[in-house]
Amino acid sequence: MEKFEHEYGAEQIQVLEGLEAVRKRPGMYIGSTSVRGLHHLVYEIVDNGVDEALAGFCTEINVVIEPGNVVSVKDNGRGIPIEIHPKTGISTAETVYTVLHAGGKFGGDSAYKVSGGLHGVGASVVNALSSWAEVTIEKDGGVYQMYFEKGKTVRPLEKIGDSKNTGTLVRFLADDSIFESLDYEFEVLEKRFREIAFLTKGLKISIEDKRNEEEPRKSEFHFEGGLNSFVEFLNKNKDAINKTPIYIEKDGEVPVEIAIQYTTSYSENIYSFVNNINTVEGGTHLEGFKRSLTKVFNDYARSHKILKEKDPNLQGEDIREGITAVVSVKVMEPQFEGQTKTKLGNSEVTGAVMSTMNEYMSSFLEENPNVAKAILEKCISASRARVAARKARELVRRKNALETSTLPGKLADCSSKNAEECEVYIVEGDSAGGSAKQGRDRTFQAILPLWGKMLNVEKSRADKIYNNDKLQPVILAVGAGIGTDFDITKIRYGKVIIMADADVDGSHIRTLLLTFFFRYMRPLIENGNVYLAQPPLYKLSKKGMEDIYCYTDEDLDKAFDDLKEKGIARDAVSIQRYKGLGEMNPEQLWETTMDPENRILIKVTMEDAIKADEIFTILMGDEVEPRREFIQSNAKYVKNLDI
Ligand code: 1YM
Repeated sequence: MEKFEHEYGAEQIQVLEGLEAVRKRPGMYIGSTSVRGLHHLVYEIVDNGVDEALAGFCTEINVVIEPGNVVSVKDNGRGIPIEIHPKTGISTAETVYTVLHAGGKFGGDSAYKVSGGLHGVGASVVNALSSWAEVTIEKDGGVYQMYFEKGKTVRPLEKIGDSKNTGTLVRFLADDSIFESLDYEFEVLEKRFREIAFLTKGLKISIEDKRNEEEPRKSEFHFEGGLNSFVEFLNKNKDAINKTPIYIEKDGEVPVEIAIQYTTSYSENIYSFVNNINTVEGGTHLEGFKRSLTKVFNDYARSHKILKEKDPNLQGEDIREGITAVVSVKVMEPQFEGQTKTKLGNSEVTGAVMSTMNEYMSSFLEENPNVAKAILEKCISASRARVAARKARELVRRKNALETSTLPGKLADCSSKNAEECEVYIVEGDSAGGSAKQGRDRTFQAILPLWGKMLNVEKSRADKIYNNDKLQPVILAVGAGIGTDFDITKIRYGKVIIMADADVDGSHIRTLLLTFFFRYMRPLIENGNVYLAQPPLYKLSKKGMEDIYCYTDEDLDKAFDDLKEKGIARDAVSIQRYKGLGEMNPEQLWETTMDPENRILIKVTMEDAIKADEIFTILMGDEVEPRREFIQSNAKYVKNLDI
């Protein structure tokens, strides 16, 4: 191919320096160069298509992970503008892909809607961090294309054909000298696109994985119900109180969209979004939502004499028990704060959400007295449980004050008091607990053995949790309280490690503990303090050879391959399959599972915890049908499960 000589003006030289900065410090622009940052590249490009859908010009976005980790994103919008840009002297499309922060500021069309404030860093960043990128635009009867390498223009925009359609197709290969890996995770992308489809009513979005010919995958999302479909999806395994979600939508200075569905469960699930970005840390919009919800329900309960004059007001947490809600707002210039920059700071948004909620929600309650009554009955029993829980908690506190030590008797604590370096192993079973106590390094490792059946958290309100003899030692050992009292700065161990067998019962304990942490000590998971120990599945031994431990079946295959290369036959070594932690002696347990030099620890993410919570809800919840389905489809894993 003929090499194209690009003429650089002063503007362009500045541009190149700009993109060079992105390559030098990618973390500044996309957060990290891990797989998370890699996914971010895809979101950046998809967001441009979503903005086009929000502006009313695009109905479909198709994402494909092609063989070789090339990602292609196609939309059927207007196509990125192609005319020469007055400031840069090159096409607007090339400007968007080569000028840092060019984004929506260029088109000059006010129809361009609020763009994703968090990842609004734009296409030029993706381009800068790609080995190559190719952009094809169908517009004004033609097909136009441009091509870049590491952000630099190799072929500027040129017409390559005719077309009656319009749209934009972007294909790029992330730069493997920048990213730790190019292994896109289908499930992660799928989850985000499902979320986008819920948040953008009517938009069709698909994702296809063509990397492995034998295992092609495709998911397609399209929800005419928008946020209503979202809460129904979140509640699919729960028992709804209001069968049709309460739906609120208001355009205006700050467009607000809310869907609410109460369930018979005890947990509170409120998801909030700003410009389609999940605001994990909440912020002013969530504040407005909660304040209004509390006010509207209390007002209604008073005016309908459900609360008597002498009764105290219901508290926010009473009114949010069992709620599933999605709150989505669009903000022109969002200010993001907080540790992970996912907390909305704009103060004007609180009032906008409150006034919308007050108006819609109070008329909804007036018009649907049966739903109002059912929800309020639940709120009132929640408030009774709260008072009972407080009494129980005070009892625990008083008891602790009387005892010399507030630590549970079964805990074998470590000697260091520096929480950061300390770890507590929560160990299933007595014999494993004994081995762990003997095998540990007592300077920084504490052991808390747990045994017996766990409490059914789903069916218990907070009062039972405080009084539960299995969970109390966990609460006391972690030392930071529980629920709304939980204070992450007080944790006694930097690592809380769940050590359970690799069998069904072990997975039951893990699910229970993760669900408990997720619901009652969530910051512990958010802060990355919860881990799973990974004991080996096999030991290979032979006289004169050092023992080999294998943690997975793949490990085992690899170990056999390695041995074969050394001329050692398969049947010359003996394989021990570990059925439980209890089969290991203290030294083995230390060597394989507890020694920081050798062990494998898996950090629990919020996604893991949400999954555990979901499984738990299915297994323990009131709904029989999903439980039956789950058990049938997972029969081989759950046959001994005690539920
Ligand atoms: C697969 C990625 O980038 N689609 C896309 C981007 C733009 C437009 C349409 C667009 C915007 C406007 C006018 C406008 C962008 N344009 C710009 C800029 N899909 C994808 N589809 N016409 C078309 O904002 O007024 C930036 S993105 F700056 F050139 F307008």
